[in-house]
Amino acid sequence: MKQGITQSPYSFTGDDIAGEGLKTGLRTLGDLAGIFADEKAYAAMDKGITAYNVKSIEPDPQGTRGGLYMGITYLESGKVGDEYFMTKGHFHLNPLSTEFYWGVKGEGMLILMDEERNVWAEKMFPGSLHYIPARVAHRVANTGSETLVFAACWPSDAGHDYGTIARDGFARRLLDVNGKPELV
Ligand code: PAN
Ligand code: ZN
Repeated sequence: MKQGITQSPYSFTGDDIAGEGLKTGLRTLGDLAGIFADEKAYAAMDKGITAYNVKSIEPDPQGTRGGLYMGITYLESGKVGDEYFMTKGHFHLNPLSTEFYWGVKGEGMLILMDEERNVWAEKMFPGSLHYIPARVAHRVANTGSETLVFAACWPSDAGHDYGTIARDGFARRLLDVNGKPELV
């Protein structure tokens, strides 16, 4: 049992987190098969390049009610054809689960889709704050020329449903149209 003045086992320096039990995950372009529209452009690219890295602090076991997780995602700049590098995207398995995202570095777009497949997007930039409501799928695209860094906080019983997005995708895509991001 802890008593008195102690030091937190975790740290957050704005664009990095560290501490006890830190988890790291890497997604290469090869891990993102099937999510980009331009299959020819995708086929011609090096599948080993990094698309994004995620670091997370998960103090309680997955599934714990009332617990919170915190993560940082480093999403590289790049395009597959006219489509920006993006995260896989997911619904949460627990339909009640919500999440905060906030922009730390770089420029991007948070793409959201509800269960009726309505799609909308919010610009991400250093200082932007985004609330992802329950039952809303979320994916981030890097629309800038530097690494996009964003942080997230979500419930430890949220879980991730990647299957629905892998199967049906988002109803709209964020493409570079004459140098500007547009939902198409
Ligand atoms: C985030 C995401 C992270 C990577 O921590 O998991 O940005 O995106 P994908 O999980 O879609 O690959 C989050 O939304 N957690 O719930
Ligand atoms: Zn999530």
